[in-house]
Amino acid sequence: MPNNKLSGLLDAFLGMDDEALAKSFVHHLEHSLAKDQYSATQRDCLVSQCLAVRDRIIDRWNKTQQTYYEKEARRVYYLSLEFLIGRTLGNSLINLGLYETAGRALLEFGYQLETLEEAEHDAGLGNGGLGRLAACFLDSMATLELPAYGYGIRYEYGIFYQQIKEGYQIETPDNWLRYGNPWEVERPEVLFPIEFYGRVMQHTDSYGTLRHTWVDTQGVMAMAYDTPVPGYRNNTVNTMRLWSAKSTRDFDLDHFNEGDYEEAVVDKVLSETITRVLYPKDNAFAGRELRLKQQYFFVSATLQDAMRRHLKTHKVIDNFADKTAMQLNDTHPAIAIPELMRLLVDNAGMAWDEAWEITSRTFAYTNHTVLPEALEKWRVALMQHVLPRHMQIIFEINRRFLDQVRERYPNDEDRVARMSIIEEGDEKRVRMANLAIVGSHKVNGVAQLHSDLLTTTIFKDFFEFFPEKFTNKTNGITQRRWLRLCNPKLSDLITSRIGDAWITDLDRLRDLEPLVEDPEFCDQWRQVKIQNKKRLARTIRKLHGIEASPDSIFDCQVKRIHEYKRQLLNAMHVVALYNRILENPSADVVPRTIIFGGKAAPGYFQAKLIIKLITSIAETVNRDPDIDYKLRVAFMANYSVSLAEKIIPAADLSEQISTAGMEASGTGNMKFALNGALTIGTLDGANIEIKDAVGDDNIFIFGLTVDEIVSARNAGYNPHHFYNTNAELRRVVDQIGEGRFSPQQPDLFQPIIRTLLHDGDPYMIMADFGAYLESQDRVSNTYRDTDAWTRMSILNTARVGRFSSDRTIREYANEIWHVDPIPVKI
Ligand code: D6G
Repeated sequence: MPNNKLSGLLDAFLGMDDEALAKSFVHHLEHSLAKDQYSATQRDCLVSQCLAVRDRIIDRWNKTQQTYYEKEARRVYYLSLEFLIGRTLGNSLINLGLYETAGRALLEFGYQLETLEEAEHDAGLGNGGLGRLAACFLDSMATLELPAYGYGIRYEYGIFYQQIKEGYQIETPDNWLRYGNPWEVERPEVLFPIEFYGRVMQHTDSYGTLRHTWVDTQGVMAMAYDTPVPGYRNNTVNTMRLWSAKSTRDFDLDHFNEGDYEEAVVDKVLSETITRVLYPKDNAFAGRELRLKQQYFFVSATLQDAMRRHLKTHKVIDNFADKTAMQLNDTHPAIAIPELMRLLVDNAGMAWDEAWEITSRTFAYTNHTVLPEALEKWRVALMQHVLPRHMQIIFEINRRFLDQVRERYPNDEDRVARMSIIEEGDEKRVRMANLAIVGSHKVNGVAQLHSDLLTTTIFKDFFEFFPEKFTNKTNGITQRRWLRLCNPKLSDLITSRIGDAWITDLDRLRDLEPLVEDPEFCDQWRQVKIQNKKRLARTIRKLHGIEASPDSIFDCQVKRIHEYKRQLLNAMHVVALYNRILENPSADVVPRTIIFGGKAAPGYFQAKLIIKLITSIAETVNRDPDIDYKLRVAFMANYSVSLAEKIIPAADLSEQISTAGMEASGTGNMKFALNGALTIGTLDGANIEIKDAVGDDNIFIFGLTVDEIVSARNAGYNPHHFYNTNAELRRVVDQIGEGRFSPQQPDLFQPIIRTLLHDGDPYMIMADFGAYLESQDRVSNTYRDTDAWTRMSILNTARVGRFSSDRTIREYANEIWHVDPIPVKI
């Protein structure tokens, strides 16, 4: 511990002014990296800057963690297999209030802060919405001064890097740690053993109680890496702790002694593969053994760590649930339920009922999808092989639960079968959602419509059984990253008129509403959008050689490529626009630049073909001299958090066009609206709540509702009807099917046409096409009226305050976690 004199020196060294920051930067460049003006690369400068910023976080970090101990805080653990963080430098500077200072300090040495920011690698430890939600929640939890932790996996390779070659997606590994990660702190001493395989032995102890011991297991160690998570302009710095797999021993001594050096090294490499790579599937269940091992690995380490921390203060484990709330981000960490039971019953010797009380009071479960292909159902045989004791515990949880169901509903074995954690059949499976519901005290969906669908469809039986468990927590986004950081020009304009309270209280954006009557403000608003569009246009030109006119509508659909998200519907609109322009060259059309971005899961054939279709349409349209500036199509490669930060501030139109009932919430929809883009969307997920917030006149809603889709299906939906009755649609479908965009391979897109016409059009694209085009025509007509459009844009920003993740987290904290803020005093 430094004495007073030393801490005085440290204060000077860690000052928050230009000079101190500049000194710190040089110190790290010279002493941490051993570089000078001759040898420093851009990356060296970036790392030195990150370390200088990190230095200013560490004191608060330590103090925050001490405060949690001193106050005997009830803590929140957010368990997530994904954290899609993106870049950290800019965000940290904003939260510390150092952004401008750092910019000036770097200029002293001739460096632009923005250039250094661009050199930072995205931390891409997630696939899409679920992982980015976890990242937004970390920012909000720290800003709200909640004693909270994010727990997950430190993947060596994050979400793959997407290149587009000849119009096709090519995946390459994302080696994001190649040059080190200045934000993380290695904790080699925070190490827990994790066991797999083996068998379970039973014996009766001296009190006559049946005991279980899991033996002959194969072990691996979980080692912690901590990343500080600073709140916005407060003293709170929370921890994101990610686990990395380390071999139990450097070499297997048996092999080594037998002279089998190679085998010894292979064992080490194999055990460390657990945390090698993020599974790149979004909204789909893979069922692979390594994925199950990842889930158990991170959950077991997290529970052991939480218990260790609890016992440091409380000495006994009985009050664990009084001091701990754990949120399961989807069912990926649901194996935590039997694991906590095992730790309490087998290891701590607790009676089953008491352990169950603690377990079910500790966990709450967030569901993220109703899509059947995404629900996790592990094969019982696999679970028995990898985690034999957990399989026994799950059977026991199920036996006790089904007894209660039978008691309540005698003679209703159909219901019992539906509610069972075990799905019967040729191949028995563990339904992880059922396990998560039974073992949690709260279950939530992520938008009102989605939460309603849970209680009326997939979890209806559970809702009837435990109505008090079910609740809604509509998703949110952090305005620190998704407005303040990514759109500095709009942020400054807003702050110049209403002050900066919106940064921690997004509802204050309401104060912008009266300014729609202020022509000067409206003009400034427009200018900001144009400047953002020019910036994006430069990026598109640089990356893809496509000229995008800032006068055109920037019409953006960026998200994972998935059939239910209907990028195909958007692509078909592009073809229709192309046809109209060619047919009527002198017509006065509103020019559009249609921007796509998104990754397809590497094994998802149809999604990858949709990418190829979009890039093929783009090739044709962009090269056609008869089209000129009226229509441009850009598929931007490698959609990521950092690319989103460039696209979203520049968007005029946000495409949120999923088949109603299929997108649980969406958060991209919120980011676009916050940045003044108007939404064209279906009545799905949080679009419905966005419509309620911004008003029907300020959004373009089209298409079938959930109820109408159900009725259409029940009435024997026939996509041919639309093909036969809508000439424009028929033409688009025929052109795609006949090779208009793939002349070298005319049949290339037949699988897409087959799905539309012969496989029942599961995503109702044919049914919604007409309404979508009409709605798009309304978009174009509205855009002609610049004043009306600007007014709508301002009202979108002004009215979406409730989609701050601060609001979401406050609801979780008050209604699920029951945790209070703990301010940190320095
Ligand atoms: C973080 C921050 C650091 C603290 C450490 C351990 O790395 O200040 O000492 O966590 O805290 P516990 O795991 O004991 O809470």
